[in-house]
Amino acid sequence: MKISVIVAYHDEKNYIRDCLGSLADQSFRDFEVIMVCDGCDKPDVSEWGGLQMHFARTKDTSGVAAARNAGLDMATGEYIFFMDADDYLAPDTLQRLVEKEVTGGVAYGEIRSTWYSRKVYFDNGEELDRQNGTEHTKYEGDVGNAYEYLPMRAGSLQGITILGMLISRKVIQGHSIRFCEDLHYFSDLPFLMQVLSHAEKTLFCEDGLYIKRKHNDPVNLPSLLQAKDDEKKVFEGMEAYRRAKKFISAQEENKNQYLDYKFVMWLVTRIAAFVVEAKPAKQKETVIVLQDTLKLLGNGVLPMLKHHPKKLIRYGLAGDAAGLAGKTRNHARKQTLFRICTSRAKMKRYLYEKVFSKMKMLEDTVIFESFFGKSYSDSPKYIFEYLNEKYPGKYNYMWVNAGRKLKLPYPARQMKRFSFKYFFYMARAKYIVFNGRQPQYFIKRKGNVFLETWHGTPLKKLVFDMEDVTTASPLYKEQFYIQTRSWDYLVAPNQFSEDIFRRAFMYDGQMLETGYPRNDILYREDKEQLMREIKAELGIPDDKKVILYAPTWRDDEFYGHAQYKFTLKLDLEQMKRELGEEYVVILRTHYFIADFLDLGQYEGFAWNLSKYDDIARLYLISDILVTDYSSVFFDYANLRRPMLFFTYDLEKYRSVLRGFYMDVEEELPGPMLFETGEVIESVCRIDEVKEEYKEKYDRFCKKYCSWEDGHATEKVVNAVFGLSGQEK
Ligand code: C2G
Repeated sequence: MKISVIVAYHDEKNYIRDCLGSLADQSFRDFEVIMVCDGCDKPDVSEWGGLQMHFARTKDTSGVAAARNAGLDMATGEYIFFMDADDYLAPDTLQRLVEKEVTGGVAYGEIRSTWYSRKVYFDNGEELDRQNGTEHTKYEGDVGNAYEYLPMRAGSLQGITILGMLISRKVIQGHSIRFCEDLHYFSDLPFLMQVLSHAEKTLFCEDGLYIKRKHNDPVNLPSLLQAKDDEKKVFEGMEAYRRAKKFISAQEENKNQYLDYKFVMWLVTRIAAFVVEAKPAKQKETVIVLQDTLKLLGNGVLPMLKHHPKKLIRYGLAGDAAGLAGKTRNHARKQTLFRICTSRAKMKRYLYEKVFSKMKMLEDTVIFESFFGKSYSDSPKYIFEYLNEKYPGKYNYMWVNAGRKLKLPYPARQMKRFSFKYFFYMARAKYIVFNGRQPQYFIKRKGNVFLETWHGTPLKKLVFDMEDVTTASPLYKEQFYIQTRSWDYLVAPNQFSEDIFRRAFMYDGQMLETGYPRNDILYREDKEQLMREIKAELGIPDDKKVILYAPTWRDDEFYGHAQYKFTLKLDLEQMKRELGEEYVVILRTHYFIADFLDLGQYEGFAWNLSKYDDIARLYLISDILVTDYSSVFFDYANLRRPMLFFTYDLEKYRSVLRGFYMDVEEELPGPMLFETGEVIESVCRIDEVKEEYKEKYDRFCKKYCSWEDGHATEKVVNAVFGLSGQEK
């Protein structure tokens, strides 16, 4: 019962490990792997010595059809199974399919799409896909009817595929079935229909899982399906449909209707949109081919269609390009109107794009946002204050808030993130100063100046350096790439960050090698006085030393988007018992954390200052920092005060969640501790700890703090606002 697994390989270096790994783990063992390299070198497969593998190579890049044909020429198994090099299987996929015993026919299983690698997917990928709204939904119709299920489960005509099917080689050989090598995007379609037309039986196999991996890096690794080539796709789609239809007799309405339905949807979404945009000659040419193609539609599809597709079919059959384009345009307009009338969010977006961003730019307006409007803090705060002190009255200022009014020391208007006001000014202000990302749909206008300050030296791997994106949206990389295109200036706190930002953000704009404006305060000469003021403001006794505990967030512990959980692993009871005489503790959770811990029972010993605007002011009043994988320690190091690393979940964090940019054991300028007792012990002998880590601390500061000199804000303002410090 040997299977020939044919893998078309097109240099998917980052993905092939999962593909071959999943084959090596199959419970069914009697198969050969034929890997056809499509105009690229063979990957290193030494790891999979146990697999029976054969290789072939197509000339140049001939495309997936030629590669699969070459694989078919070499196959010796009784069954054929096609895979893409970026996909993978469940361990018993082949076993389950073979058990269907479809000699002379076909067994097909389910295809599930995911953004994640094999390990993540089988650990908790379904949950992650559910969280980001891309979960697999079961097909409700007749899965046993191959003519219904195989087209209908596909998202579009182009998605109809032969992947994940066990095909008896007798069917293919007996009828000399080949992939059409002239089809670049659609070669599966005629192949599939021909196979079905000759199969003696077609059986659905519920556990025959095939996992299709969506690419999360469309910038560096665009997949064939995502590639934009509208004209070719439009014409090929029509051609492939025509060829596929030859294998179903016109009388068999039940076999025709689903493929017809997919074609009509292709007409509505792709062909019609193409005709609207095309030049008149191309419009005409398209509609002539369309007219011929539509003649193949059976009547069975009509009850499945709404009014609009039926109308398009009528224009198509009449060869009326103008009518088709006009109807498509009108329909799109109606849909937009409907969308903006039924959703305030969409209405705002519409006004932002079509109205506000066409209005005159406000040359003197500067918008600031820090941590998505949650606080008045970080580098935007210090830039705002510097501009006000140095250049009073020069600009109009606006701050974005998250629904809670910010307490600002200088006049500025405030607007809630995503309010009408926000869209109005985001479209019109000349200057934008953010410490995080702007909305994806932000329109960069000519003359706009976008200053991105960012918010920390990276320890955890960022964007394009991450392999699997298990946080936020799986489209993270693509979105990030789009967003960084709008940034004119990016602040770098040190050379280390600059190098990472360039690569991991793929940022190619101007880098400001200035250090962080938010850290200037740590170099102020009147620091002592300021510390007393802050302590008094917070009611923290002057005679007690302060431990600041500022951990980061965990990618895998959340309630929903940017709503993370936090479990306090530091035992405050024990801390109070053993350190309470000399110390007090400030707890400061990350701005993503939704939980607010009630520390009422530790009154006088512990303060929860998670909602306090500016962490830099807390750095100033603390004697020891306890943190983990947060970038806070890069900033705190500017004070040269001792740091302890409470890294109770180090292994999980380092390997599973993110991966680090530095060798933490080697570089951290303080001990890594795993239990409260160890933290207490280190606090008790803090002078010794300081001594032990002195050298490491010096090296650390040299690498990460050497650009900081208390004048970052001035340098940033001069560069971005074209000011030279003379105006006051
Ligand atoms: N922060 C804070 N309180 C904490 C943790 C962080 O106020 N308990 C602030 C600090 O200013 C810190 C910034 O948020 O520098 C970023 O926090 P990180 O814990 O480093 O995490 P993240 O937001 O994921 O940013 O390049 C930096 C990375 O992107 C990290």
